[in-house]
Amino acid sequence: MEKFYITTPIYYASGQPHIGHAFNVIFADTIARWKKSKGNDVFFSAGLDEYGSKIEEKAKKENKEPQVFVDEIAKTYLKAWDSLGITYSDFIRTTSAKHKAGVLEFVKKLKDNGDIYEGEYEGLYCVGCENFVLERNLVNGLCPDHLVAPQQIKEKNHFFNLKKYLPEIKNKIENGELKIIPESRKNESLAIIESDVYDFSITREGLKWGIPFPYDKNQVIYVWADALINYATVLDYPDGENFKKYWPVDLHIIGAEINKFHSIYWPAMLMSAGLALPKEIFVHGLYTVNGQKMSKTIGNVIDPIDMADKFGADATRYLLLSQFPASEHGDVKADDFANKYNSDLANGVGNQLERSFTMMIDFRGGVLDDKKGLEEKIKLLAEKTEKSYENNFENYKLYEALAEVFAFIKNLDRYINDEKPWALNKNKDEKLDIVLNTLLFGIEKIIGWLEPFMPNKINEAKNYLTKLTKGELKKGEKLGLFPRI
Ligand code: ME8
Repeated sequence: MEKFYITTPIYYASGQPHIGHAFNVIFADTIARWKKSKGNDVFFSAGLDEYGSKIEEKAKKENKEPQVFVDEIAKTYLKAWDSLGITYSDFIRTTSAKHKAGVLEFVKKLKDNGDIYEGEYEGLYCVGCENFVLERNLVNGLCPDHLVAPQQIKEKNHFFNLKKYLPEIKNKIENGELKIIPESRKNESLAIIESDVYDFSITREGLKWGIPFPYDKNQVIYVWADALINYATVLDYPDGENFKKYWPVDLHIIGAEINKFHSIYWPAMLMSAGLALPKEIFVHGLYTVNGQKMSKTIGNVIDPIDMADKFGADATRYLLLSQFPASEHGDVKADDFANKYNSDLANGVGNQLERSFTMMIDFRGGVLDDKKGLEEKIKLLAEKTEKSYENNFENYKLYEALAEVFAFIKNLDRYINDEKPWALNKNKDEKLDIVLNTLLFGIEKIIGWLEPFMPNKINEAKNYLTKLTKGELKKGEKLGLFPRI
């Protein structure tokens, strides 16, 4: 069985999850489910990034010990992912003993390899980014991502010799050994290597909330160095069974704002530690809500748990994946979700299934005559749809894969309208059997394609269909997959 190791970033445990995080984890979950359905042995990691100044400050504001604070946040995340049907194999928290042990081992490798040196950093630090920023990248003196003025700091740090690895990383990105998808993000990484990347701190001075750096007691391991290593520690690096079985990473799913860390810093750290690099990095765009970055101050944060309460887990999964192609940034409005739910799910796929099932029960008691065959043109259409569906999945184009399925649903609807099975039934026309067989065939296809996206609803539909085709359902017994809202 071929293994497949897929990861999500570990989100900062500095606040509640929003739909951006939910989008990312649902995207990864859908790919993980699809890979499993292809027979892969999948390991799917998720988790939380729990150290650093941002979290220390937040906890302080709430008068809580940082550990108590992150424990509460972790509970919310676990609840949220549970309510969205996320099937992660393990959930790594950076404050766990297992993570700490792995990080120390990893950092020792870098140290032994002579890639860590002491230096002084003087410049600007954005706590929101948990990163050093350059004057020239500020907008009116503010970090463009967090709209706050960075702090001027001067401190002793231990640096990682990134420069040493840049030529090899550039080479691997160019030749596709380290594949960055989409192409625009690959070009972005290459441009960063050319102009905007320096040796980076792997420790911070004076910060308490972090893993102590064993070689200098005034320093803790810098949040990014610590965080990236989660992808190894979740597998019990260095000698865990999972590590032996699943390393290297097959696919990192990350947001655009952390491309540099994953496509440049991380591979360099791995080379230094003597570990194999990830094969692919898929970089998705970011959600804005009503034209703005989600923020508590603006009040435009959409909570995925609220969405799951209102629409259910599967509809939320669908609604978040079907807004815009993942490779782009996109804007949503909270009020639009209900319309999309009604048009695509209640009136779209829900209605299509209900309408077809009702006719199967009403006209044939559910038991169809498969010897009568299928409509060739729908068979061909399904083959074509399946081909592009698979092709889209292989390239992680989930929005596009969904669009194919929904176009097929529309076509099947049109087929019903053209063939008018109710008239065929009235006239006792033999073609009715072919039409009903064709609908059953089409629906089985739709169900299969939608399964990784909406696992629970599809399970309900499958159970219903089994009963239906055995003739166990009475007239009027409906599936009611997506009730109108
Ligand atoms: O960066 N739209 O954590 P983070 C879409 N701890 N996706 C979004 C999003 C949005 N508006 N906002 C966040 C960190 N995400 C680090 C990562 S990994 C070793 C350390 C998603 O809480 C997106 O995938 O800021 C983004 O990359 C991730 O959440 C980062 O979340």
